[in-house]
Amino acid sequence: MDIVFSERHARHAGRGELYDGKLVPCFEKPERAGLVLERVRDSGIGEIIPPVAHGLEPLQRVHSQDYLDFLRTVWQEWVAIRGDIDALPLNWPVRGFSQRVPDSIDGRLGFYSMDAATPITGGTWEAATAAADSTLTALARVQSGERGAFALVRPPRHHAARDVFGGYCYLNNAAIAAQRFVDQVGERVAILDVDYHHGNGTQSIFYDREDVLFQSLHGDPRQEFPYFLGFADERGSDAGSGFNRNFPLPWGTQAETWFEALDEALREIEAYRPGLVVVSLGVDTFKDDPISHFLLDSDDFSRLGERIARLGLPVLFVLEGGYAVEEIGINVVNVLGAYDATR
Ligand code: SP5
Ligand code: ZN
Repeated sequence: MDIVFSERHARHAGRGELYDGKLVPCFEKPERAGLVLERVRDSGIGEIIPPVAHGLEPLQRVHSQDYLDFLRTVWQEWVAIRGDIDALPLNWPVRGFSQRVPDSIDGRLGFYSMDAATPITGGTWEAATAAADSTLTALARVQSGERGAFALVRPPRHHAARDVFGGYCYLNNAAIAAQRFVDQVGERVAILDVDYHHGNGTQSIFYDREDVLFQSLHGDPRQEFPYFLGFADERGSDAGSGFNRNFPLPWGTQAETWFEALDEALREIEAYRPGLVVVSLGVDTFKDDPISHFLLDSDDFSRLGERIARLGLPVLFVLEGGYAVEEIGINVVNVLGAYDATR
């Protein structure tokens, strides 16, 4: 399987996130991609290729132009006023507030965000667009007949909505790739989101659409970030009714329960008959992940790869979360290796 990777991911290196009342070092850090790359290289599962630039058009199909302009320019404005420290929001337009875009940089940081854990730095735009290009390049490999491809990218994406960043995500590359496939090939896409956290951004982008099916297994939003989306009764709206499915699971969920939900999601994907499956591959379901509460073991990631392979459909894997830095590479390679080995 082809693996698409760019060193430009390292341009995004946030210094801190607000966590449990403290500004702590970012969990989403460049070493993550380095560890996955090292394991991918050692395993010999495929060739590592660089991304091809795809420009802004595929991004504009998913994100609003004002949001893209904001992400592209906010750092220059911020650094001129505050100096070289991370830009973080600290006010939000909650219930009862006007939804006008303010002039103030702090007002706009709040308007376009959902948390104070997702810093914008001098290299955020460059890294996020490199991740988009890598994802689109991996998609092109699948479109040209490869059975599977892997976008080894960061920052992650599934929390980013049409005009919202947060949850360590800025551009929603899984959504950008799914939209690109629909535009170019005209076939339906299923997105399987196995990251520990609900993919609120991806869900919201496709919520009223029947041409992109979204299936997500994640920590119950009653207990877990992103708290305000990801409930089981969110089934899609308008034409998209019935094409969104959430499997919220409690803290402490063991592999057996997790795989029961996975099997149901896979059955729905099979019945949907998509031309492509996009897997939002977060491995923060691992038992020792520092910010998560599921109990999957490294072997379980091989089982995941096998079961995805049994769909017999082309698959684009994109890296999402996973923060137990020691094991992140092993767990990702277990998924990909088992996918490759299962026919
Ligand atoms: C892509 C991805 O995996 N994003 C995850 C973002 C999670 N951000 C904050 C999680 C906060 C969890 N709070 C746990 C409190 C117990 N110490
Ligand atoms: Zn996650």
